[in-house]
Amino acid sequence: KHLLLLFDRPQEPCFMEKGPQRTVTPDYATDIPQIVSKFSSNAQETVSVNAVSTPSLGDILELKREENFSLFIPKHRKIAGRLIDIFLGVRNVDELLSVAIYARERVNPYLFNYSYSVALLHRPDTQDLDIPSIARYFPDKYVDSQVFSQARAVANIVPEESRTWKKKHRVAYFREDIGINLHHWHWHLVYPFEAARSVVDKNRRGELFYYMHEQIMARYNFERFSNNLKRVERFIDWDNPIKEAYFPKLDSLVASRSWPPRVANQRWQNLRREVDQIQVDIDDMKRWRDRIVDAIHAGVAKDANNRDVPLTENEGIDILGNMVESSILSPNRAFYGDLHNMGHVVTSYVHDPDHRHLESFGVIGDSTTAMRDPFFYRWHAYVDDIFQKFKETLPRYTVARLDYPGVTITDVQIQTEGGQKNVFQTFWQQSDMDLSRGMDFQPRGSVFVRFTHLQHSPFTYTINVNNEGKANRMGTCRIFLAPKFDEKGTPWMFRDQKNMFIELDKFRVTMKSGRNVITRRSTQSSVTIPFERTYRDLDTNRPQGGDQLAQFNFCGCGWPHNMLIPKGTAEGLQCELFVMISNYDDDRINQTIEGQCNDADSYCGIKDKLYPDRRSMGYPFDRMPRDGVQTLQQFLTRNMRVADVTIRFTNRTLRPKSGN
Ligand code: CUO
Repeated sequence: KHLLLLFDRPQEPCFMEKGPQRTVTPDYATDIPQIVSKFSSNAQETVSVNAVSTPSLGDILELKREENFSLFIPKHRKIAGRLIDIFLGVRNVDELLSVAIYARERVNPYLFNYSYSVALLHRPDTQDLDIPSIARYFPDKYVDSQVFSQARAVANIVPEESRTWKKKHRVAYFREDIGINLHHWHWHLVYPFEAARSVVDKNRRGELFYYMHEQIMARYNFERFSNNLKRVERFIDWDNPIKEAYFPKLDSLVASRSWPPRVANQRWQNLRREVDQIQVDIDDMKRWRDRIVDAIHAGVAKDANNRDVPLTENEGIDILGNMVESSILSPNRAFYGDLHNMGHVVTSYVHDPDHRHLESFGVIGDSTTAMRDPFFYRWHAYVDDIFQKFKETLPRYTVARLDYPGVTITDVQIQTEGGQKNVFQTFWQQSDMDLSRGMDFQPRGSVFVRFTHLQHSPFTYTINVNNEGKANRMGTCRIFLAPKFDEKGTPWMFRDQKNMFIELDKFRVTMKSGRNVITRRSTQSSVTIPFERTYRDLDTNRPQGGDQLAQFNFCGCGWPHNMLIPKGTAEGLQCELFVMISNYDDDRINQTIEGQCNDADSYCGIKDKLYPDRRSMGYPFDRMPRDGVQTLQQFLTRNMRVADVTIRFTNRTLRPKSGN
């Protein structure tokens, strides 16, 4: 429990007192014989820590405390990897506490938060701890800077009992959604691309990099359709100006400065930033791109010893994911480079490519904030297109690889609570978030900010399915949703629509002989985590600690449930709901998945387990269609069914129950 105290108030030092009769190593004697728990001299509780020999922090200290930190910057990831290794290397929890305190007092707060979180996620002896949400400690990454000065005033002037929500903060509903940004941050925390191999090398992590970001793109495009916008154009013309401007309106509380904005029509420039140890030419990026595309066309990559690494039907996408991202699992990082990461970096420095203005990176250079920037989606549309190019080279699914002989879906519908059949309902909701843990050197007590986010009414799927066999059959039920028409209002070609499908749920079903009625609630989705978990510890109206805490263990990765259904339109956006039941014999992974973090596996996998579905991620929409199939209807086999549904948005706002 004490380990978690170190997340609090990242800028404030642990208050230290020298223990009277403890033996300490000389190094530590001046530093931390004892800390007094959070965080001031009048703290209620004192925590004693053991003396240990202090780690050598070396170049970890080269990132100054007031600088910004980004995993996309090679120097930063190297030192983060080193700090993670230090935390993973200590023998037990007591030692970890001592070493972490020692580091916390010296290391950049963002760097500390990241490395410490990764270590707690991966140490066997800290598996029962809940990693707190980054928005709790660094709310400045998510909340308009004006809010903080007002919050400070409130904290200083208004007695705690009468503090209320002083500022209404409305986030741009998708890009700046706090829950979506937290999911993305958490995903990259679970799947780091650089650290010890044992930490990085998770089952199908390269493929999941492709699939999770492909789904972000499909979901973003869906939201664009809900607002009468076209699909995002991929950023392919790297020499041309970037049309999109972005003004973050965030101030870093740690770095005491603003996030740099990007004005319209900036161009990618070669980077020469000694301070970050980055030298990248746009020509380097082009070479990496060409080599990757060559490997796709050849169906084979080359490793560092020039040996063949075949991009097979089953494993190719995983290799390619690691190659494009890139991670340390890339077959040859020197040759295929670091394309996707450097796209983030080059964009994030577009305002100061050679550091002459001493400016830091923009929001797209940091995975905690990247999704706020509209250009994020243009870059990831490009990255996704590379993966789609590869998928185009793979064998099409034949009817035999789609069908489940003897299983026929006869009807599919959804019923919204208090609403109509086959109509999803969306609306706004307001929630409150406590800023106080991220505001250092302030009087104690909560200070809330109220923000607005999308929400939908709960609903239930009902699926009628006929099992023509005599015995029970097992299947995997896969549910997806896509707009029915393209941006011109014309019906889709399957080859385009397949990339628009967002996954809503995936679960196992047992079908008895004859007719079966399968029902499933929206809240059970394998894509999302409950609203309360996304915003856990951001809303102090909820009880903290105890069983409640255990329930939330580590499971911060998962699409925020309130964003399961896109916004739709007031008149009702016409969509197609797709349901498929595939043969479980071809899906099954033999493992037990009891325990925690097994409820949002579609985008996040399951902690320390194999990805729980043997099919290619995105199945059955991850391939070009078989010959003769032009439309979704032609694609269907008996074990699939499509229902026409609409998403109706109502411009009303649900306010917190206890609020004022
Ligand atoms: Cu998640 Cu580019 O990989 O942001």
